[in-house]
Amino acid sequence: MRKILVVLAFTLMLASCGGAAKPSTDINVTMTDFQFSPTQFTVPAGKEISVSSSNTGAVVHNFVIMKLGTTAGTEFNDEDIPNVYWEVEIQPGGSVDTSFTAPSEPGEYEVVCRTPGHLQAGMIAKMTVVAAEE
Ligand SMILES: [Cu+2]
Repeated sequence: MRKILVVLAFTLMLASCGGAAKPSTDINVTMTDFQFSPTQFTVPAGKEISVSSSNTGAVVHNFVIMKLGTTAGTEFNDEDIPNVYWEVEIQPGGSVDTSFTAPSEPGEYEVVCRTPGHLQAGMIAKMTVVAAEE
């Protein structure tokens, strides 16, 4: 019985910390041809998020956060533009330091590159917004 409790406690611990990283007000992202690194970001709701982005690829890339509950689908089209929450464009070989205010609603937000063909090529990531601790 005691062993079962230990296993259970460990499982709960994994469930609470596993996968979802601690929220950070910093996003450091590198874009290559054609992926984001890393592909998961966790930020606190409603906070100012500093973004350090660089593009080590040979073509222009974008870090585009879609609004909660929306997806660019398999390719980014004009109809996806109203669903963009925030975005930044980085020229090849360039880097951009900027910031944005995290959404106030916790949830999972899709991140894509809107340069034609890049989403299909695998430029997709996820930003998890968690309730901010006061
Ligand atoms: Cu791209």
